[in-house]
Amino acid sequence: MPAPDVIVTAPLPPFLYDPLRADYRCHDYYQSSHKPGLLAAEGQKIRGLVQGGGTVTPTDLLDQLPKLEIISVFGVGYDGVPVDYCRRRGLKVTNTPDVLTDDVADVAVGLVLMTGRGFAKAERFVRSGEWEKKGPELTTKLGGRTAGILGLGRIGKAIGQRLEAMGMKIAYTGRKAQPGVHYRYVPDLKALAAESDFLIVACPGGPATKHLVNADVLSALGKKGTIVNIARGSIIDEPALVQALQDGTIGGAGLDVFADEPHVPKPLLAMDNVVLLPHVGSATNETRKAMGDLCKANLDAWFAGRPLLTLIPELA
Ligand code: 8YV
Repeated sequence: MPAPDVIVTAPLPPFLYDPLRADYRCHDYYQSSHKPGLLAAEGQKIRGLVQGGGTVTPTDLLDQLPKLEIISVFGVGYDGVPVDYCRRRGLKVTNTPDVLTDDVADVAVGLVLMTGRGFAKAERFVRSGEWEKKGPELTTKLGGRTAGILGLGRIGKAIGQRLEAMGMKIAYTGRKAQPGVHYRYVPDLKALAAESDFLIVACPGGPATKHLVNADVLSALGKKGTIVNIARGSIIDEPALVQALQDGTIGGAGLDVFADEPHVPKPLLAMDNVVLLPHVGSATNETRKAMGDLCKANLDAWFAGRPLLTLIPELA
């Protein structure tokens, strides 16, 4: 059997790309300087597509891949995949859940500490030599404060577990109350924001959650509150967030994700009460390798006629 043709629409690390190239005829759409030419020459043969978590896959690209069978996402998020279209065409969509849960939750905790205890600011204070002149500012104790989690999935639960170990109170919102969870369920996001010291965004991205965190939610969070986002930039109305920070409506923000990565709204760069990370939720060697292995294992399983290791819930 000839190696199946696979199109790659995102930058991939060598520990995933090299083994993929060994077993598949890979076509690098992401790097191609002549994408229409690549599609015209190879589109008819392509049976698999590999993309990143945040990669947007337009339906008109998929229309040009008539033999496509599977999209394997190198990431847990598949908000860039047109799921209804895939269902209609009978395309399989796989992702890399579980293996990245702990690392992403660690980043959320990091952002709570960096904003709440002011560690990012304190570190700048030492580097700038200010400590030679005066003592550092006091901050607020985290124990006893409330973390409101938007989206209590696998990652949200891992965040809750960590923050609870730090003595924080945990409440959450989502489409429904979770069975077997002792955290308090607050059905309304605005109500959750109103009682949270940290509002932590951990739900999936995509059309259903676009701008869920809007000006109203931010105003409910108020001056006492900090917004933390480790999920997707699209979930927060970013101009409203910038405004809320500029006019002091909310206390601060810790952000690992943005609406138009790698571009970060310029006003945020100058704000002392904002911590900015370059989407490093899953960015450890161990986790990215595990994600890469799972991403390829799904393709391998599909083309060998074995059961898939993961399949997105909408298509299960
Ligand atoms: C990765 C992510 O940066 O898993 C996701 O959904 O956003 C991140 O873990 C991305 O998938 C790498 O392609």
